[in-house]
Amino acid sequence: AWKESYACWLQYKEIDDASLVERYASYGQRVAVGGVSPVLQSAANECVRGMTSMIGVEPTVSDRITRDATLIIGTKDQVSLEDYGIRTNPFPHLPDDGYVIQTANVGGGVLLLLGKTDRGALYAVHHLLRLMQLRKPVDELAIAEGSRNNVRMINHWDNMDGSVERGYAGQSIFFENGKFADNLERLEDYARLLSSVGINAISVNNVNVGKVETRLITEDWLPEVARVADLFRAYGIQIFLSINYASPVEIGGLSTADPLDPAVREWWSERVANIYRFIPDFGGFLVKADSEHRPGPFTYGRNHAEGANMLGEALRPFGGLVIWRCFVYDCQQDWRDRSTDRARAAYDHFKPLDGAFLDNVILQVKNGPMDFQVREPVSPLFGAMPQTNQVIELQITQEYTGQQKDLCYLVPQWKEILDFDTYARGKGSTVKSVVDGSLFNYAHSGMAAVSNVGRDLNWTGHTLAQANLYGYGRLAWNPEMRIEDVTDEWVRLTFGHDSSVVEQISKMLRESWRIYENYTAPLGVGWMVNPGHHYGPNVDGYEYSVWGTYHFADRDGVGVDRTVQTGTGFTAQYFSPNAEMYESLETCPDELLLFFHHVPYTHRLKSGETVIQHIYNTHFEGVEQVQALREGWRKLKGKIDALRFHNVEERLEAQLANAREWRDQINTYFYRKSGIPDEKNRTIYK
Ligand code: GCW
Repeated sequence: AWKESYACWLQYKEIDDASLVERYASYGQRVAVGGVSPVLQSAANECVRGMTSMIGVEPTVSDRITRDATLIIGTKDQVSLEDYGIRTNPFPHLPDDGYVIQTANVGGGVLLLLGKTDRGALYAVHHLLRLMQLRKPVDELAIAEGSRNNVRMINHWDNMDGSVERGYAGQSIFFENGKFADNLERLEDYARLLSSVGINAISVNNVNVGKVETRLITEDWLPEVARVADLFRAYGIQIFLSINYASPVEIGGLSTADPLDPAVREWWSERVANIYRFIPDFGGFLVKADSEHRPGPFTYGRNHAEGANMLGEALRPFGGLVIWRCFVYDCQQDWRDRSTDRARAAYDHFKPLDGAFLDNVILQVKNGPMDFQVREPVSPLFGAMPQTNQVIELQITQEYTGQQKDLCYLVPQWKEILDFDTYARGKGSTVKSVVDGSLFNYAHSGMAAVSNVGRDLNWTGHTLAQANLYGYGRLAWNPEMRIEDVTDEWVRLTFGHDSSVVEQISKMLRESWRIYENYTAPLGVGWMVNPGHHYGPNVDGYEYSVWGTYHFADRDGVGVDRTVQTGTGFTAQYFSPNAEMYESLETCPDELLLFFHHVPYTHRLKSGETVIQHIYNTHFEGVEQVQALREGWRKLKGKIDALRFHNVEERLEAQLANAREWRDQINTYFYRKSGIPDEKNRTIYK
């Protein structure tokens, strides 16, 4: 019974349509693999696993291409397309991780699953198994696919004591009790899940690097890191480590970590060379520096480019990358000071350094200028650094979006972000075209996201939160995918094809982000959460804190004035016409109004409602919508296995309690501040 929870979208349920099984089986009988490599081995294993489970026949596997093969797994160099009657070669037009799936009329018909590299072959196998899980015909396939993004990365915020920063699905799958976890099978299943959606890079330890984790780059732990790297390598996934910028001092016995000090540079070069002795294809370092009390180059009067390039130089001879985070801001702010604006910080720090970074340095920019709130504008850094590699950082783990107790499907949010037009080079300069490297021709770029996975049986705590992991991978592979398609695909793969189930769950997912937004902080203002753990409402929880996260509600109005005219000037960080759009009250979109403007409660939104009435309306509505989610789910009783059914049911109960608490605290707070009653006279606690 646990299997459905654990398998996520790789259910491989037995197919009951006999004619379909017959067609699949005609290809699934004799598998031939074109070469020998760990990745091809994984591809063949997955193929056998999927076929056996779905069509009830275990394929034979040959390690060379035989004449009677019905399915061939290999790379473009191992198979001659011409032998199979394929005249146009699609490979020159495909990126490195691309693949071809082609049905050829040779013998009784043969399916070719060919990658440009062996990683592509693995992706082709997953593509085929996905088609089969979706009950699609495979007799006339002619697919040539590649990914838009070169970097498709997952970041773990896992600590070696087994805890996970902002983790809501149990302890770490990588670490326990100060060491690496023993359960390699679990890691392998994780690698399977990630590779099935095209993830090709992973950082395993928290960006806040503690004392123990600082030593991961030493001989103490490198053999263990190498073991994990071997495991993930077999699934086409490269390993990265988060490093402590002060390592030369903390573990190297040096008196400084100054990036311009020759002894420091030499220390890092030696360290890096050593890492590559253990892990020849090591990906590189992920770095949180000069951010939230983490050490960095500022201590030595150096800037981020000097700081990052020093590591870049050490990694360059081995092809390694430095992924340097831009989450840099003043976390010791004084709430009395109205001129400092945290939203400005990343741009102010990094924009002036455009062009100063080495080629193997990538800046990792959070999607919004603040911090993974339910609603934020897109970070103005996207598009602002034409000469500097960038990846976007998303948060799959739901720190500020319900912590996997509340349902909040983030694919619609991510799509909106990726589709946003920065106007960096005129119309059409979308965020997705910045991060896929096409707008400015970056050497390295793509997407990264913070994992939502832990040791819970179902990986993500909330079963439906599996959809966020899946959706992230699919969008990282192809940001053009439509929300409906990603969603429909995930639901079918995970829960099967009963149309009432598919429709109900898809609808719940698609509406959930808006619902969460409705009952939490209004109109883009953000926060209003309990300090520290960040779950549940606390309107003034951060209002007088050092974190730069204020809403400035008073008796007349609410919101942060970030205009050039009268505020912090943040709007000027955008290109025209976005800058003007946000600057003006008339054109600023409703959902971001309080992010950019401080307005009276009586200000009328474009929707026609006043701000105060909007707050009341959305908060009453939000709770009703959660009730509807619960009712909708209950209709599925008996159509879904009990374990997953109860898991979601339980979470929806918790969500309802949370939504009520949000509704009442927010409504009461703003009623007390404004003294303006609800037009519809609903219950607001005075
Ligand atoms: O959102 C904040 C989190 C921190 C996190 C930080 C970051 C890893 O509250 O827990 O630290 O962002 O992204 O560095």
